[in-house]
Amino acid sequence: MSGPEGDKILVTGAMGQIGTELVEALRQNHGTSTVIASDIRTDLKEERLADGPYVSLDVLDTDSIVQLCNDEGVGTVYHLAALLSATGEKNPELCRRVNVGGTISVLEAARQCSFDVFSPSSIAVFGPDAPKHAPQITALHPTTVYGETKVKGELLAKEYWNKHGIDVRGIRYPGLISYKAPAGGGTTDYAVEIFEAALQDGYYECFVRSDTRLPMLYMDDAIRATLMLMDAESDSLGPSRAGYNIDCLSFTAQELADAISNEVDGFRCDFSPDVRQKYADSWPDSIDGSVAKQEWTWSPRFDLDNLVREMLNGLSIES
Ligand code: NAD
Ligand code: AKB
Repeated sequence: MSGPEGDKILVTGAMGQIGTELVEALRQNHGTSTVIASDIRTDLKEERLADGPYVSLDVLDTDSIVQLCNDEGVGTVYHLAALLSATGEKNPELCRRVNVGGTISVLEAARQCSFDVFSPSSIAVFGPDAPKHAPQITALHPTTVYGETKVKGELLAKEYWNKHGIDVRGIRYPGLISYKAPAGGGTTDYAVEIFEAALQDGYYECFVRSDTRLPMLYMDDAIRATLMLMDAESDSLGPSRAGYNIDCLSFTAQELADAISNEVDGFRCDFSPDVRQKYADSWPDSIDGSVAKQEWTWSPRFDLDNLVREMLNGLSIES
């Protein structure tokens, strides 16, 4: 999709785990000066974003979004600013304010400026009563505040599409695994932290049980899925456009530790579940991505072994 009013792209929450890599990919595809990175943070330490335009922007400030988008000619906003599950459960009021309030703010700005929006959802929309292999369409009864905000985000996206014709698309991302920026306070962070611990200490104390199985995806695949969805013809997208399940990996914490042990001699992992176990237990083991596959031909490229090798190589080169 190309933005209706302008060619520029704005990314909110750009200093986070996904934004760091999405901005890089968008700048490669569209040109560095076309992609404006933004975040509430003012410390632009992240060199990956520093090669192009950056503004400090609070997503709750609708007027500033409108002004920026009008001044710059923004046609598409990738709205990534949010609080993740573990941080959100510690501060539910802030989580609701940023996740729901921020999404309303971006969608209201879209109504005024006519830009297209990517607004990610999460596997956290599912609750414990959903099938453990979660289908695209099932009752959504999350038991985390974060999950509630993601259900609301999907509903808002549908409302703005149906009532105002704002093209809002989203993916129910699984846990994302990457090394270029730290994970941002979620339940699936163990699947990121474990790699650095393996290389630095040869040991990781994992905060979920060994048999905890969750849907997961390597970041390269997540970025590719995002760009594919945003490039898809609007006519090919059905009523799930605001929150697609996508085909991804599904492995236990023990299976991840074993795959790392195959590559890192002597690596040991113990399991000491904390409060995040409860959030993980409320989510599905795997998700059915057949609707996304049918509508915009998505399938992932990285299996667990490839992912482990990419992570270990990437971290070794970075350090
Ligand atoms: P992150 O926590 O790494 O980054 C979020 C960024 O938002 C941070 O840099 C933070 O400073 C910024 N932010 C917070 N409040 C803000 C505000 N008021 N205004 C502007 N910026 C603000 O998160 P992420 O992992 O990059 O996730 C991005 C999106 O993807 C979120 O909507 C998240 O729910 C969703 N998602 C992520 C994952 C994952 O595994 N990373 C999985 C499912 C869904
Ligand atoms: C989290 O664990 O909060 C995120 C997510 C799955 O939405 N990674």
